[in-house]
Amino acid sequence: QRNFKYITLSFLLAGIGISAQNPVIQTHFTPDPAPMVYKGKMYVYTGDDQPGFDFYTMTKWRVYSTEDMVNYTDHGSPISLESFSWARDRAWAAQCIERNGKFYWYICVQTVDNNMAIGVAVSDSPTGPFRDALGKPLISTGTWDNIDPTVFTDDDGQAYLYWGNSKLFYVKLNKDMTSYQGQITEVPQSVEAFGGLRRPGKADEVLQKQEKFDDVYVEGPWLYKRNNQYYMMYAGMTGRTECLSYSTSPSPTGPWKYQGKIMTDQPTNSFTNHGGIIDFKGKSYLFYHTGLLPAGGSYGRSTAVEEFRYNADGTIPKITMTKE
Ligand code: FUB
Repeated sequence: QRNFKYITLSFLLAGIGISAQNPVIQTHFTPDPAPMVYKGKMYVYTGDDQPGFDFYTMTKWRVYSTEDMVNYTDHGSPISLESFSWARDRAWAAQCIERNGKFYWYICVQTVDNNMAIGVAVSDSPTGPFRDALGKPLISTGTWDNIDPTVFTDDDGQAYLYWGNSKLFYVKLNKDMTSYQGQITEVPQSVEAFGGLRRPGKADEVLQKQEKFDDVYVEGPWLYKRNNQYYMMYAGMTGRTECLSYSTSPSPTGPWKYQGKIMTDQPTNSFTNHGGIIDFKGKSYLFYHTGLLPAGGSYGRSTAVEEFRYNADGTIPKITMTKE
């Protein structure tokens, strides 16, 4: 019955290149998936890897939606580097959330002065059209650290923006979602908080540390709340490839407590892993990426999804990638 269902679906969907099987989107490379639920639909915001490069050479972002986690609608590419006059290259990981009927899509790019910065595009619809909300970066500190924004609005209305490679930062966003209050705060890293320590910019030392420590914060944070506990999933490091790990906290600003790896040692055919966790129609899902499309790899990554159940104590089980 199950096989029949997949064969039938694959046949029906072959014409539009969208499949119920992992990778769930097969018409484009779709790295760094960021899910958002709005009005009974799951939206997935992704990057766009370009085949044929040997780096993360990305110029635009994409949006898909699904109501059943099987059939995905392609909403095209509402924003690209051209949407941000101050952007030069590297349309890297991003996340979109809704507030008061407006949609805020936080992106990171390489700027014209060659650093990485975070910007925000706004729209009245989850699928656009979007426009650069500020005409300048929201976060720009003249460094390479400013990548991989994740945004979360707490029950009291306070929104938080976290981001960072090697180092993890956050700010409290104002209600307009396009400005912030106070200083940028760097999250203290410790073995207790993230499983290990990493000295920024020294890859060899990262690997050396692996002999001593189990894990380390690398990039790709994803912040959310469940049962009054805050969860921070992120790309950690295992050996020579990234894993997905997580920490929890009783508050949105820490202290964080390392909880372990969610997905590790999987044959993803990609050095990086990056994704998001979200509930939809009573089920919990992990979105992540692999390099498993034909012609895929570390620079040709695709969105994949696994359904999972939290353990009774709220911890996240180990999740194994599937191809179905
Ligand atoms: O997709 C480009 C970069 O690769 C992202 O910003 C990182 O999280 C990693 O997935």
